[in-house]
Amino acid sequence: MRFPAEPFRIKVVEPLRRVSREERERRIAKAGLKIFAVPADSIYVDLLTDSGTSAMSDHQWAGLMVGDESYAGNRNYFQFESTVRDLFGYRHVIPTHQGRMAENLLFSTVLKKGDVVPNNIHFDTTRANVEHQGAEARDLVIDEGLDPQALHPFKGNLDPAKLDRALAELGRERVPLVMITVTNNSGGGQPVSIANVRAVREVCHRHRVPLFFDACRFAENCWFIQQREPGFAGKSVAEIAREMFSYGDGCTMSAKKDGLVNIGGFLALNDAEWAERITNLLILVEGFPTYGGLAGRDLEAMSRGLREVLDEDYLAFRIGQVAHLGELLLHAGLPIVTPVGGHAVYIDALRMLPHIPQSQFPGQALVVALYREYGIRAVEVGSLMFGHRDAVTGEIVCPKLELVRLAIPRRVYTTEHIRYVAESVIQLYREADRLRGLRITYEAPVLRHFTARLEELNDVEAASATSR
Ligand code: P61
Repeated sequence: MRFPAEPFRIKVVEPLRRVSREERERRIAKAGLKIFAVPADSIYVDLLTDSGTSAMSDHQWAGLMVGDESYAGNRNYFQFESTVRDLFGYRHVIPTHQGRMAENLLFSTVLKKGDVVPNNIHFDTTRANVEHQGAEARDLVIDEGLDPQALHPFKGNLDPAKLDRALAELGRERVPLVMITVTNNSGGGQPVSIANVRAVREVCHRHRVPLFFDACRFAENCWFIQQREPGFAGKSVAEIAREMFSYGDGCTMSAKKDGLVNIGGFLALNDAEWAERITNLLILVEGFPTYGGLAGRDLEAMSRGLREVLDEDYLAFRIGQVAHLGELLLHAGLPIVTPVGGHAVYIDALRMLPHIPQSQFPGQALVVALYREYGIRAVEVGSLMFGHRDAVTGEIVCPKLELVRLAIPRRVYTTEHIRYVAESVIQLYREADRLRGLRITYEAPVLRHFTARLEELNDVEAASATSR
């Protein structure tokens, strides 16, 4: 269980408030057992997301002071453009305020109703932006990518045979682009290999369809390639990234992950005609092409973050810290998704809490208990997020997986915090039968997980619901 110690030292600290269990109990009850509605200043370790939560370096903070806030042609944009061209290799660089805006601009420009976008697994904002255009978001990950226990070094791979069949059936008229998400967030932060990217590229080439990356965790993905893929051990992560992107035609990027910034994103691509149409839309909805919804200083922090994230000492620590949490949990017998991905550990709530049926939201019950007992915030990725009522029968349809994600912010928590999280989760695992299922007391007709309110079942209700 050894991994490199933190390759940085701490210059500024943000105090963490430890509120009492009674206060946490009050706050989560007031929030209707919705963890998103709990104020962040009552949380001790916040693992809701690794997005926009990174600690910037002194070099990035210094970059804020050289922000050029001119409306047009600010110097930070040119620096940013050359960084993205250098690292990703695409000609046209369009800044956006975050990843979903890059997705929205791309899809509203190139998709029409009835089109299909294949991807390994679409992240939820990507799926929503594809569907917003009346198109279908089709997930074609390899079969191992859907099995929490399958041991495969590149569980994020897109299945080239499934893609070939889909393209043959649909024809290029209905598939304006193919995407690959690196790493595959919805599949557990699992990486994609270069061999797979080459194979997908060959299929796309044959069907004359462009290939785009959802690049938001590109450095973590390329670190896994260096560590695991034959032939890449001697190459730098930056070289691997350049090679990976060279097989594509463009990318969308939420720099809130591997850009090491709190806000920012971009779209980069080679096609001049698409770039022109996207830029025209950008001006309408986001901002002038040299700032795109960001301040000049944000662009500077993003350029610097994109280079820093390729530092291999940082990556060894980063991936090591996430793996360390996974190993501590595995060691105690906890059921988690394996191998551990790049940015998060996912707990299999169905196996951790077998006495709570999926219709009683075991994942959310675990999230609530983690906050109430230990002040830790995680997020449910299961029946509350993806379950829905069947339009005809009114029955709840649950997803296959019931996961709880512990996403680790970059450069924010020390290894002692990680141990605290592991000990807390292990303690809850030992007392798992104390946890009760939940029921919804209010739900909106669509996207219920954002506004639903829940309550805990009492022992009698839990027992009668289980025996039904
Ligand atoms: C996350 F609860 N991810 O994982 P934006 N692509 C991919 C992402 O992981 C991603 C985006 C595009 C988040 C933040 C998040 O309902 C939620 O910069 C692979 O957030 O627009 C974001 O990038 C979008 C959490 C997003 C959520 C939506 O935690």
